[in-house]
Amino acid sequence: MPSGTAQSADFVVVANRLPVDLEKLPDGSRRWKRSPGGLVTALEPMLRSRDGAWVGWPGLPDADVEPLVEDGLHLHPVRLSAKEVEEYYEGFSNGTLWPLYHDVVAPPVFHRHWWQAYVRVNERFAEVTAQVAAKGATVWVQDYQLQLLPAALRELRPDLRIGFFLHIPFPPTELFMQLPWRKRIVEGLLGADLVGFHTPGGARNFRWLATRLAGASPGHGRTEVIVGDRPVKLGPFPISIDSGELDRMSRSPEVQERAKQIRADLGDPKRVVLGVDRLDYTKGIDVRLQAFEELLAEGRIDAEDTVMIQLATPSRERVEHYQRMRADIEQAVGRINGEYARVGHPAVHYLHQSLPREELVAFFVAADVMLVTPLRDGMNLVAKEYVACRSDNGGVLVLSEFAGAALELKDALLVNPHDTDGVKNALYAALTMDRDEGRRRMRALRRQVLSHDVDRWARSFLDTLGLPPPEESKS
Ligand code: GDG
Repeated sequence: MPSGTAQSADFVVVANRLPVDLEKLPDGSRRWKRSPGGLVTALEPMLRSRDGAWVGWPGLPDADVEPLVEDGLHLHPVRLSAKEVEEYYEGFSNGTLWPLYHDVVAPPVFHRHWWQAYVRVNERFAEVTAQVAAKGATVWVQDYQLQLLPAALRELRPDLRIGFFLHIPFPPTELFMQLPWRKRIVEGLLGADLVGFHTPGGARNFRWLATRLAGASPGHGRTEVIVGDRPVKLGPFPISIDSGELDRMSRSPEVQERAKQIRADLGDPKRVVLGVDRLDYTKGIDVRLQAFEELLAEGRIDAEDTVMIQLATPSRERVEHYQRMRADIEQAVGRINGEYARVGHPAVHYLHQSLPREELVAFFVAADVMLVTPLRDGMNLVAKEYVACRSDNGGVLVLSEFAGAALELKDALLVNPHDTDGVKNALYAALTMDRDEGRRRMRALRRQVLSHDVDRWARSFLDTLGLPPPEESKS
């Protein structure tokens, strides 16, 4: 039996998705494709050094897949039926929790059958994890799709050390209280030994709810509550990126050359404005298009020398709200180009595509102004990535106050995305910023991002959870 199966892993990551996706090819066969996200990069070295395991859904419904070792990682697939994908993932996770936790910028939908599927799937994840984790192992649960898992797992395996990290905002208590199953969610999270958030505000909101809804009592300071006789630690752990690697990539001659080529392809404009997001209604893509359009309409900028690129990665395309939002954004792009473009020279370049990492880095290097305007965002890694890619200290970051990243990236031009005039003025200020002022700001931003990378984030969480270093754990 390969290691990493049958209660043998000392360190287990549990996330909705595995770090590889199972793909169905046109001839009906299947193959694994790596999906290198930030989380995988952060956790991979740790998983390898501890012979750890990863539990998650392989990304295809009704797929019966045996545990496997892929590229040295022990992977344990959790099976979801097509109906469960619809109800647990697209439904409760992305139709209820996602909008509710993002300040209800879209109305959350409450369906009892979605909730039931969420409970069922969380229990299944707990069962698979219980089979994989060694006695006394450390389990790190990721994100909003699995909030019931800590308590369900503790029921099955009280010997485990369980950490939970939420990658999206934890909402204000008044909004959370709308959730018909609020008590169950709070109790689910309190099954962990440590619950981590991006910001102190998220931790504070959760702490209040833990005492009001789940009978937890205040513990040591603000970073602990007591559940029964068990302490549960709480706290902010702002996630980051592999900043050193991005800095290195962005300095490579190939990327530098490609960035020049991108500018040349755009007609060598004076200014390039960039937006990069998953196509999601929380990201405020419409906000920045409107700001750009109004500046053009007022004649404060000219499409001849200032162009915008919006890269919108396809996301959750089966969810209706996303289909409507995509249509709205594409209509706005069409309207702006209809008014201000000329043949062969669009004002807004819009790509609904996912680009290779290196190409994305070249876009960051090519852009004079990066517009990150979410209405609410847990952290926003794009803002940090842009900064990491500016080894020339060039470029100006315009950043929403409502992204978790704003708490750390104080030298960005911070904006309230609900204030169109404010966003417009910040964009204009960025486009006309004095070079020295821009470099001063970028230097300060880079100091922050380069010294706080994703590895530091993971270590800080796991240290707080009390994970012993690899040599002390069982091999
Ligand atoms: C959630 C929270 C939190 C985007 N387009 C392409 C591409 N990307 C990459 C970016 C970045 C990632 O996707 C997006 O991360 P964000 O943090 O910006 O946003 P979410 O996807 O909503 O992430 C968020 C995060 O979890 C971590 O906790 O920060 O608040 O919502 O890395 O670069 N990558 C490539 N091609 C693309 O076209 N290769």
